[in-house]
Amino acid sequence: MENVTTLGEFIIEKQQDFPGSSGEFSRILSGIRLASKVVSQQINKAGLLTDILGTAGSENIQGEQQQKLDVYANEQFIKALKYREVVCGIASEENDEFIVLNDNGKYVVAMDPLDGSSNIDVNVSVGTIFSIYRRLSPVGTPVTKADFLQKGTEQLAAGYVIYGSSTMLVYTTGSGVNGFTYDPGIGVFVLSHPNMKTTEDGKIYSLNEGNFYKSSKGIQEYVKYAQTIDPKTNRPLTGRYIGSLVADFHRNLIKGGIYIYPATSSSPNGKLRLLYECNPMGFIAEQAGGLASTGKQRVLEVIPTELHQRVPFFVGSKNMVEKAISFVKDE
Ligand code: P6P
Repeated sequence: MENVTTLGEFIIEKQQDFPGSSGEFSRILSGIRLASKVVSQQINKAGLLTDILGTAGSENIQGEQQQKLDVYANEQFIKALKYREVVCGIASEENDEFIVLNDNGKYVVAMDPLDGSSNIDVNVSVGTIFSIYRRLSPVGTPVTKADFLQKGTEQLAAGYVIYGSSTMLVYTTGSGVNGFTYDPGIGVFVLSHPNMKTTEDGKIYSLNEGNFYKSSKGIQEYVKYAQTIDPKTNRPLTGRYIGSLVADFHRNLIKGGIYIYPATSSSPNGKLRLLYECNPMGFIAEQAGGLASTGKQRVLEVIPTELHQRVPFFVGSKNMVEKAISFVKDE
């Protein structure tokens, strides 16, 4: 243990990068760290005797069937952040309206507490995605909707937890991306992937090709391009689509690649949500040297109008994103 950095030590070390930081911001990251451990433990024993698999019998605002672990994860992150009293409000995929917490908190959090949860019953990796902003409304007053409708460029921090073969927490505060792997034996996240960078090019494309005939001509042309043998490499791109954004994104971040969820005839603005999926993942991608676009503009420049609004999403290796959006830029 002597030559490793734990997430707790890293947060304290980096806190010194924020002159005058009162440590309140660090408390948010610590809250997320704690909730991630609790959720990870529950996910890793789901399927055993615990009655935590399956649906909760309710629906979220997206009309999606809420899995019990969705609800559990949502509760754990809300509780951990509420307890730390530095967060004035939370926008969550699982809640129609934003949640009012501590009026004296200076920060707001947007989160998808368990993305890809329909994969839990089949033991496929799922994840938590979070985004942290400083509030705009006066401290001491209740949080307002405007506090959440800030451009992605205003994020103070963004990250995800991937509950996979191991549990990892990957986040940025605007000075690069760092990955921490959870060691359940000693209950700490350890710095395992310092200063993560994604390659400018890659060979992997991730999109649901079942939507081919529901997609625009540009996307159909892109898919044909991806499947065409590249004379430079004498091979086409490789299709990899897990159906869990955090898992596809994490693999592409490490190996190089592009994830696309475009507009389709059934989802004219795409499926992914701007505030708690596209903005945080876009911030991480940019900090790792990649790009994140709606196909028309930089994701982080979109001015949000609704908590749960969707945008088409192209994210990953710089040259791959530029190539993909060249197929749709005139649509
Ligand atoms: P589809 C999971 O519901 C999610 O939000 C992402 O994690 C995933 O990439 C996508 O939707 C899968 O959607 O329509 O391809 O099943």
